[in-house]
Amino acid sequence: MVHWTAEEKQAVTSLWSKVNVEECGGEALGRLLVVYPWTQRFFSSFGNLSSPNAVMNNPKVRAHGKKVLTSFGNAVKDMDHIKQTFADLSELHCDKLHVDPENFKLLGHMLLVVLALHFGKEFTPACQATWQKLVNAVAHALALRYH
Ligand code: HEG
Repeated sequence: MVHWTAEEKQAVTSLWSKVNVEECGGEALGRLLVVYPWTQRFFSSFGNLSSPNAVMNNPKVRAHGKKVLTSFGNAVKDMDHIKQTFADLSELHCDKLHVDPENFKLLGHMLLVVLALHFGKEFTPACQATWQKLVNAVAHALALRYH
């Protein structure tokens, strides 16, 4: 299990309280689809993904990004039980959606980019390191069903 110090928990919780899940979730998922275009194959029902602008302004991308980041927030709420929290979603993404688990890491990277851009100086190196650890833990938890 990943261990979290009181300072790490505090760093995660305090930034999270200022995150706009719709904006940041939509932006992170949009960037994933733009930077790694093969990930678009999972979202063929989302309509127009024909250009970076189309992706970033697509309401279905935004809505799904919000859903994903809201779910990610459950990791923030209970940082000591991340595996349990994502057990059902790991099963869904593996058995039903067949999402390659590498994509969870890529989305985590995109989320870090978005947080850095939104928070600027507030996203300190220590804050970055802690969020890196968190996105890694969530990606690992989501991938467990594949092992
Ligand atoms: Mg996934 C559905 C969470 C990464 C592709 N994802 C969902 C749902 C949640 C979720 C909560 C809705 C589940 C339901 O309807 O019961 N996803 C989630 C998290 C993360 C993640 C927390 C990573 C942090 N998902 C992810 C990635 C891909 C992906 C990287 C593909 C590149 N998710 C995906 C697809 C669906 C979901 C295709 C179904 C979408 C739909 O048809 O509505």
